[in-house]
Amino acid sequence: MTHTTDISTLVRWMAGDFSNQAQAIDNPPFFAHIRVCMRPLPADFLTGTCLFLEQAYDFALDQPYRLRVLEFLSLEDKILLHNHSLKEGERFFGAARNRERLCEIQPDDIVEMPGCSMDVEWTGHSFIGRIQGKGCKVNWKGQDTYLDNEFEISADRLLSLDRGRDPVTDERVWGSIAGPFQFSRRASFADEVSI
Ligand code: CYC
Repeated sequence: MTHTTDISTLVRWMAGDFSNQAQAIDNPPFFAHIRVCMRPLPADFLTGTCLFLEQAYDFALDQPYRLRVLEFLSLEDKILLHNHSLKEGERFFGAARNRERLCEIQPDDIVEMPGCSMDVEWTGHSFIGRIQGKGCKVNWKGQDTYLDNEFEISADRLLSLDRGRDPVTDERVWGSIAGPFQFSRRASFADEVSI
């Protein structure tokens, strides 16, 4: 194995409860205080190693607005990340912070999101993930957009820049106009990663 395909380090870094509180205090008009909590699912959940993700406003942790399952697969020369949505998300609100409920999630409760797979590459000190192509469709307030994203995870922080663009003009329709979200790790679940 090389750094390039080192899923164990990647998933251990991502398995945590992240907050952008400092950024939200410094720049309130542009950044809300958001929490991103990613917790390992049991090792045999899918073929790849999986993290359950809950994203919420800090003041409404019990009402997360994005629930996903991230599946990491090690290929010969890179890491592939498949994004999955939950069929009935509300059933699992709070599961990222409650391991018993987390273990109730079944493979049948999720669906892979077509066109939303990402390539993750080692930089020498961090991993950078990027969407493959323009095929990850997001309907934003009635408008068709595609996801343009980049995230970077290292030993001490998570940067994320998710934006939606117009399929014809490539203009930005949604997402930050003030650079990436900058998250620091409040808690780590690295010891729950079994690879
Ligand atoms: C959308 N973010 C998306 C989509 C994918 C990702 C696949 C489009 C489809 C959908 O899920 O609705 C995926 N973004 C990722 C992944 C990471 C990432 C795997 C690594 C953690 O950064 N999303 C985040 C950020 C956050 C964010 C931490 C900044 C606050 O994970 C925002 N992503 C965000 C928003 C959308 C989106 C606002 C638009 C769709 C929506 O409203 O849910």
